[in-house]
Amino acid sequence: MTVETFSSDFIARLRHSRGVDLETASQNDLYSALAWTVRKNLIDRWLETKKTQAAQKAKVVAYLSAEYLLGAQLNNMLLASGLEQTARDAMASLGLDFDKLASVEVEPGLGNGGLGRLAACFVDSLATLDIPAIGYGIRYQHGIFRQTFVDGRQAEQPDNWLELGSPWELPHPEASVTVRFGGSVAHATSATGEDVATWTPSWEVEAVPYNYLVPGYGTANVNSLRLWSARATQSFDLQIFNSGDYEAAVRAQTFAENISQVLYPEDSTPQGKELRLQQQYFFVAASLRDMIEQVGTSLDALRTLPERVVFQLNDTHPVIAIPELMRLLVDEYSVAWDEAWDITRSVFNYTCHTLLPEALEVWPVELLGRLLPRHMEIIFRINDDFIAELREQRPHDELLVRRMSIIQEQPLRAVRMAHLATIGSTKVNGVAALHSELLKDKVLVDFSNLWPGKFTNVTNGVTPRRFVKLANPGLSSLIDEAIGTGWVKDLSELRQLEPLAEDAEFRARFRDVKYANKVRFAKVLQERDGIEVSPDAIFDVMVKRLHEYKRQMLKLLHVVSLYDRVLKGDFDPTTLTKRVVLFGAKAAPGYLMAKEIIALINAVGKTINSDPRLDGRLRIAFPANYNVTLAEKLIPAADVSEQISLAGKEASGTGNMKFALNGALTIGTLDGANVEIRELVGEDNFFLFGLTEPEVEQLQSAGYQSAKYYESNPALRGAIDLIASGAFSNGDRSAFERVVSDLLWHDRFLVLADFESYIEAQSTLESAYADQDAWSRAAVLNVARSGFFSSDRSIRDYLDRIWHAPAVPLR
Ligand code: Z2T
Repeated sequence: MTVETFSSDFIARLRHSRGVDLETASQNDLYSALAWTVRKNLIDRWLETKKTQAAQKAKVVAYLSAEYLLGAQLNNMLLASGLEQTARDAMASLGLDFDKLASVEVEPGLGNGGLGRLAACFVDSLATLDIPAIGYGIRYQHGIFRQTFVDGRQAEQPDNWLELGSPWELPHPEASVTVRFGGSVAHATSATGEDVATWTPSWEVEAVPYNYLVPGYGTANVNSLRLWSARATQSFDLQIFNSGDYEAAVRAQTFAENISQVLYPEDSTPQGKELRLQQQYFFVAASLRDMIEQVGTSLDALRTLPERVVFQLNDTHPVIAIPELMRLLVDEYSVAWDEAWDITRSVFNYTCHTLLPEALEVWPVELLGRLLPRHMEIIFRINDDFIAELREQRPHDELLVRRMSIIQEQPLRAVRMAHLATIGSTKVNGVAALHSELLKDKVLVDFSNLWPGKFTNVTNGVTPRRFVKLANPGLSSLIDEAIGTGWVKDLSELRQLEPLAEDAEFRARFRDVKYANKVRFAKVLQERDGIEVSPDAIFDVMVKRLHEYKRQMLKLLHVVSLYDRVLKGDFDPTTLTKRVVLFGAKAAPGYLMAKEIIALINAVGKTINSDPRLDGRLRIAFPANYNVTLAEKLIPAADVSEQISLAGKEASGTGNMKFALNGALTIGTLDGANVEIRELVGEDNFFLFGLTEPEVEQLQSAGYQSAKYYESNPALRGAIDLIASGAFSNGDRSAFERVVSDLLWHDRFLVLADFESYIEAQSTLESAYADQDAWSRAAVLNVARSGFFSSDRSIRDYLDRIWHAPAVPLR
């Protein structure tokens, strides 16, 4: 496509779809027309992909995820269509500023953090690897909230990403699927003696599919993401209209549409809200129906399901799919229970993303039974069969039965979704080597004893397209020049950079790229947040959801203790290496401790940033509303990546991978994928500190007392006392009492126990930074040795270990 045809297409779009011309167009008109012009160039490939995949009856990977944290679409679509320069030139030829237009896009933030972003990376890699795949999820009207700070405290505004419409979605209301809820179940016995259940639901909603293109990179393949939006069904309305109650009918619509209104903003600690269970069933029921109809609903076709589709359950959120498939097979298509169970177990696989006990979803039997009475019965029967089998294999162990049952009795009768998932799946995987081990040996140990072959690991990965090629054009060009362009599709090629770590000229160029990225980010921060940072400082970055286990408090105590020592005249601030500590973090709105910590970070920042005694050598920058768009600018600019969770708590982490790939050095614990990062990049190129997971276990079972660490470490005591003294709260000693007393008397995540080790590692880091050339060498090696963390590799592992779905390249 030439610049001229792009331009004339663009103008035509503007006129025919938006009804405006260049002179009268708004920024949104221009952005939409630009997006459509780009999209048009991918549609033929998309249609061709669907046709090819259907013709071959290829096995499809159906990824079921309640979250997709996609990030901005325009640049990724341009990359995939190879039209980046054409689009830029076309806009310029029309006197338009491409970057300004691109900034009109509101990113679809349909996820909380790691889990949702992982799903987005995975669909990208599936498309790039030519795997027939579809991502199923929810088209939330409101994605993750917009965060602002009011007097340093987090406030939440609804995200309204659809306000101006989205040019990337293709709605298909005519292909809607009805999803039913509530009511009751009647039973009869068939002529052959089988139980026949008839579910009479009491209400229903319609699931409207919205398709999104998921273009592969360097391939013609374009897959789909299908997100469901809720609306009232005709009959639902009619019923009420006929009763003459107009208001009630309109209310009913609102009620139905409620289901896809809002993303629940909890990362790792879900609230057991009824609407959330409705969301889960809503998208899962629609997706299964959609998939099964593609395969066919005759008995013969249904029997081929395991060859035609594999469903990956992204954590427990979609696990209601297991009883739903049983219901479809048994109740709707009259498959015998045992055969239906064989089919079901062979099409589902489950990925667990956590180790935190409070993050394991359970649904009260009362609630699930009321919302989905037939599913509750099916779950009971699955459980009965499972327990019978268990009693046979492990006789006289009723404690084991109680531990493994799908139904928990105490403190409330509830369905343990992780157990249902494990029992109903072929494979269960964790998301990093350490996590998968702990999953096997701790969280699901009884299941791994019973079925050792069921458990496997697939270490997470990130897409190099978005997080290197697009986010870091400077580094990308440098790599291209050194080793060619193949790395974007085969990230293991980065290994070829290793010898260049010894090349002084390459290191200098690498340093220049990093510096330019820091300048670029400083400008973004100035414009976006009015925050000033100097690119000559170390950019020390901790960006991730705010959670106690991730230990933003540990990072903050490091800063406060430095400040305290300066105040006490303990050391000369001019000997400090200039450092900006960058935080980015959203707290779940109901997570009060997390919100206190945010307020404290901002309070400390306000004080130290304006204290002349620090001579501007230590600053905190905490831009509000950290999101994918900001990450793409920040990560390439980072010198230091903070991955400091308590060992055994972070399942994997994926930010850690993005930083290493962009040449930041990690300071971190042996947790999640940090373990693998350190092994790969080399221990000399990673700042390790902290307790190991077995040491954590030991310390906690011996009776951990954090106050002892406070008593015995003057720097730690100084930092905590300074916070408690009101130094960051205008003398108000009660302001951060909750945080302080939690650290002293509970400290569930051993912040105080790891403080000393962390401070030591920070001073090692600071000395290392002083030798810029050695630092660059380590940074280059981080890039060269992190190719393993491509999500393409993760997807290949899923294919080999779990999915066994062959690629279907287009001709
Ligand atoms: C989430 O983002 C993660 C785990 C969850 O467990 C839930 C959510 Cl929303 C239920 C994260 C993990 O905390 C992180 O370690 C991991 O890298 C990421 O999922 C992707 O696996």
